Amino acid sequence: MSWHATVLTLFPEMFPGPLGLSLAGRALEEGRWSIETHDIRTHGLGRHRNVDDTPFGGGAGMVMRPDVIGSAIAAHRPAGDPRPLVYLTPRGRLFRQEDAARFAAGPGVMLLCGRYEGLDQRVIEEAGVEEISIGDYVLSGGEPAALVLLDACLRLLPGVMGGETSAEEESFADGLLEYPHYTRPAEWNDRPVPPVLLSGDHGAIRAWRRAQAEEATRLRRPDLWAAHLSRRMAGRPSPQDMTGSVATASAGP
Ligand code: 6GU
Repeated sequence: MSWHATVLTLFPEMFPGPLGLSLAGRALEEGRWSIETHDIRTHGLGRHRNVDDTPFGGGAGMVMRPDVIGSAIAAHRPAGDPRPLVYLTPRGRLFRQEDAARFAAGPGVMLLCGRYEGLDQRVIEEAGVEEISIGDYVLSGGEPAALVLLDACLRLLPGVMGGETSAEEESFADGLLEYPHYTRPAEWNDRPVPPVLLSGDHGAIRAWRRAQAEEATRLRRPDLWAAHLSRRMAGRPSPQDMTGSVATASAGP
């Protein structure tokens, strides 16, 4: 059985969307993963198939009803399904590379996309849902976040990437941002490529890239830099090493 995503959404036409193209799209055609979408509205109530109602206690917007969402989950989640049930919400825990690695290492995910002001809290608790956010901004619905989450997982599946990327060199693989990249021409608009990259000295190149990665992380992401430093001081491994999904080999000093 290949890696399988089930998506509960009011907008099934949004899937696979961009994941039907490029590397993920080819892998989909090759059967390395599969996706199934279900329209939550088919579980809606009454002639208008209502899925939401006004919030108890007052306030703006509409809330998705727990009975509707509960019946959508029950209809499409087999008993004992080992896959995590993820609700995409800006109230969730921040999605990180180690979550992508954890999901990719398992049999797949079931994703619940909300609209409006969100879901009734009781169905979140009842169904054992993992609440995940993709960042500190507000989207109009969970669907683009679901596409982001899936993309991050899919590229980690065996055979999905061309093998042109060494995971250990990537951004976040060591808790650092990636070093900058250069290609031909060697000089462009009076801008030469950093000479060390043309030196053929692979030790010097590795050291330069490492220094560039550390400097970019320190300046742009003080949060990641602080975490990196405290791991380094404690002799602890990087986040991805802990998932076991990425080679542990360390580049450079
Ligand atoms: Cl998962 N959903 C919505 N609606 N907005 C978000 C988000 C999710 N993550 C960040 N903003």
